[in-house]
Amino acid sequence: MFIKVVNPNTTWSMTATMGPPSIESHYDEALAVPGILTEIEKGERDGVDGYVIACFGDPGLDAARELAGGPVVGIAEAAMHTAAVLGRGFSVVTTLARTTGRAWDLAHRYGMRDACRGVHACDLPVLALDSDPDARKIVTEACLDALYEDGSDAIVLGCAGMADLCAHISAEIGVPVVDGVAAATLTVQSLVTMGLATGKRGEFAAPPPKRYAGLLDGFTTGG
Ligand code: 5HY
Repeated sequence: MFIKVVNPNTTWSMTATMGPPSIESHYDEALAVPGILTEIEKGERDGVDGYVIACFGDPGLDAARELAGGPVVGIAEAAMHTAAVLGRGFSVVTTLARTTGRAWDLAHRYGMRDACRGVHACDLPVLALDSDPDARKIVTEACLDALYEDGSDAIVLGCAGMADLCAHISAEIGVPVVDGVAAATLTVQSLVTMGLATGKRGEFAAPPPKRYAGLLDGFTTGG
């Protein structure tokens, strides 16, 4: 099975040719999408069975579903669905406060309005997760505060760059801590194993053939 994990920020993947170094604004998110769609296009040519969009804003998820034959799962989507079966409510802990609105939007979109008890920022920029020696401590404390403030049963880590903190935080605070990258990858693996993929009958059918001009020339669809 060939699962492609598309990391929309160019810092961690070191593979994307186009994209912002980190994604923590709507502007970053919009500019990440062309790089994501390019990777999906390439994946289709390479015979990829399914895809993970490894950024917590799930940027470009719907467009990726139109392009891909196999299933495409976003890490916020997978993490929230996973956390929802681990208790009655979960809290999301993300990076900067400005990204909490997007996380709430996604919780609503995924039908998690009740299960998502709160979205909390730890006030670390995405790249500081790698460079700040106190990052682990700061995120752990934010998770503990969120847990008590919201009375939740589980934590969702709101950034792909927090994936490596998962086991440590869970051991420290004593509740399940969900990393979306693992949750999404295993969801895709399950879907492919079950022979399931995006329904292509209507909204998520391949985009209509269209010529794009200028900057978007390379995105022309339908040959
Ligand atoms: C992410 N940004 O998962 C998001 C998370 C965030 O570069 N990878 C990024 O902070 O909104």
